[in-house]
Amino acid sequence: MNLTEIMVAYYNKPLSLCSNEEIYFALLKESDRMAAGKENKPAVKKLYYISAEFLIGKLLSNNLINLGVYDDVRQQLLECGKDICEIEEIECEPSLGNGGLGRLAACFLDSVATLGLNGDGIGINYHFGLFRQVFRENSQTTVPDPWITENSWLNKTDVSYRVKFRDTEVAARMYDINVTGYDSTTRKLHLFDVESVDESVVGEGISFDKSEIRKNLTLFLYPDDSDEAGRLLRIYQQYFMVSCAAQLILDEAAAKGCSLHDLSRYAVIQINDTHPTMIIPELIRLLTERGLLMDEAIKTVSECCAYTNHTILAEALEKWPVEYLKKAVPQLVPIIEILDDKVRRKYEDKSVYIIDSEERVHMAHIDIHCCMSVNGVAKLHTDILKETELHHFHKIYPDKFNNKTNGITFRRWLMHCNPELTAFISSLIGDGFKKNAQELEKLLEYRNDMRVLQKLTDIKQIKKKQLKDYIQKKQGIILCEDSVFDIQIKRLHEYKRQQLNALYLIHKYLEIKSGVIPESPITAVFGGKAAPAYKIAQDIIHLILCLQQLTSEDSHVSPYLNIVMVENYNVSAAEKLIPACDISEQISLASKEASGTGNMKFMLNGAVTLGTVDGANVEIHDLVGDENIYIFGDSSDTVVKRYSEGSYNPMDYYEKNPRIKRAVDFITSNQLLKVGNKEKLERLSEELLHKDWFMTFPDFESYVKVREKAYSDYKNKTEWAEKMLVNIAMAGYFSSDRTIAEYNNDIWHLS
Ligand code: 26Q
Repeated sequence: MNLTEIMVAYYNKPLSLCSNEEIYFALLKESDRMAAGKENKPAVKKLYYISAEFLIGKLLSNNLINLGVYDDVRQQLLECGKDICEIEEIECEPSLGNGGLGRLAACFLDSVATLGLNGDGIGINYHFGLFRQVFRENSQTTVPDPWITENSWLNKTDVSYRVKFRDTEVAARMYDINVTGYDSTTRKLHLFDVESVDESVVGEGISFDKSEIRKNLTLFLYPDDSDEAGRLLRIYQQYFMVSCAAQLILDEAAAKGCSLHDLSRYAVIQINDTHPTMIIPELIRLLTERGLLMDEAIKTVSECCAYTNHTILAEALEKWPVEYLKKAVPQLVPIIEILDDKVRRKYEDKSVYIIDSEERVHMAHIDIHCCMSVNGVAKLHTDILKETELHHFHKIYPDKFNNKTNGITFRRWLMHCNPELTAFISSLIGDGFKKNAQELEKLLEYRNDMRVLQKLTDIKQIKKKQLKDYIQKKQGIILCEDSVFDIQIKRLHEYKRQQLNALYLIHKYLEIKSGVIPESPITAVFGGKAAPAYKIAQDIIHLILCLQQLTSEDSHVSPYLNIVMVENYNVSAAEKLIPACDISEQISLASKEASGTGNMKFMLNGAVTLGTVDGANVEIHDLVGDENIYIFGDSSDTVVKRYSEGSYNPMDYYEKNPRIKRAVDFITSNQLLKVGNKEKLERLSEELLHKDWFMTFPDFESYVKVREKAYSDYKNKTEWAEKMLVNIAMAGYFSSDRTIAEYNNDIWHLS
């Protein structure tokens, strides 16, 4: 890429006179043109990865890296006195996902393209995506986050469809985003939008007129399903997505000569959680409409579809009342009833029915009966699905169940976010790890090399300084880069237990106040959004922000303990936070976090995990060994047993353990009430004392103990650097290239 020539062609002036906006726009157009030239020849069989979320993040640097021109472009900019980081700032981040599931879909597309597989993503073109989080008076407020400007990566196509609902019909348009593979081919992310969408129906904040589907269908991504009025709209969104997907899939298959009976030779559909489940009855409906018998259609669709489960939280498993479906998409109801009827004729066990006694459709049950594969996202998660949550299904279909431990793309989560570490690794073991992540293990040779260990420490220090500058610029908060950076960044949810982290920090604060000074200063960083309707999650944010204010304003405490909650945590913020982290908090209640993928990103960047025996933490532990991870808390077996016995009473712990009592009492103490809101703090305290559904108290003591041990170990810089090295070296397994190769070998069978 010759930037001088490009700028003259675009603006008729030299690079040095172009604004950052102009450079960004030209780079976008040029790299998009390069990407379009790398589309591979269509093969017979194609993967359709359907997902309600694709949390792609900013694309400029990602694409320049994948197209192999990043270093060259950065250098040319530098020569004209321009910093590529400032150009990156121009891009709006599309927030088309809530968290892990959406980011996973984005990593998977990167790997599909990189491995040169014939597959595309299909999703929804939300105009505002997830809300932008703004802190006011120590609480979260929400504002819309537009991202579609004339310089977004979205390309309008001439593909359009009609989607029929009970009461209305909408015109759909396909927009494409090029997905560049690393030193490889380009694939597509197809995002469907309604032509009649109208941004003017957005009201105060993120509220909007929910009555007119034609105007609001693709405006927002749903932050959760706790909003009653929104649920119907969620069904409209899901059906809109799968109706478009089904039309596209059948059109593409027909163009390749598919006779419909043999659809599975042309298409394999990966269903990302239950959100796209309606693709199953929709395809069955279309196939029967086009002449297949019902049983043939069911068999054909079942051979094409595969389902990934991402949760065992009962409240997150989608169950739609038949009534709702009748209101929005009555055409699917008879098909779903036939599927349910077949199950009822075959099995007595009511727990595997599709429609339950309360006339609700269990979307996951449709998937399990009608897909050829059902997978969990980490070993422990898949085992729990088989043994408990989906045990009855596993007995019926033992061969369908399989595990695909999640992964992350190393292009974004190492090469892009940590060029310093990437260059150092290359200098030691060459560039092979960029295509074959397992080669990172070659680093183990250097585990006793003092020069290497020192350099790893130096790089961490550079990243901590960069994070310090970023947070100072964004929030005016000054971190101490010589403290241990202890970071918990993820969606706010009780099961992820940010409240346990906060209880520890209160304990620490009280210790410092009583004269017990930590041996090295601590910086505790949080980041994450809470669904607007999720009260307790909002209250936890409130508590953390109150603690932030309290510690920063207390000159006796702030030299030893700093607490900061990063505003509007998103992919771009993660890219800054993860490389700077020393201790990665992965403290979900055992059995509740299906996998986690942040844990993998931290490990890859040399942070040491402090975590429970949950999700992929288990596999991280197996890979790095006891010496290089801090594990605490009750096992998933104990937790599952405690739930089934219904024996847990938080009050028992509160009354018996003075440290827990002191920490919980502090939440409603005068000191905190001075900076906080009484109602919110009291509600949170009540919740902990009388419910604590995610069992923070039983794990409190072991958490304090292991966190102290980690802080104490951190003082020995050489030993700590060796832990960093082992974590980086063993992270190769978590490359999404490995995950995608497994999906292809076991499920998709693309050539
Ligand atoms: C459901 C119904 C109505 C509205 C919204 C939803 C909804 C939206 C998002 C339900 C679930 C989600 C997101 C789930 C998610 O992100 N799960 C995470 O998936 C990751 C990738 O597999 C795992 O690593 C995490 O452990 C899991 O929590």
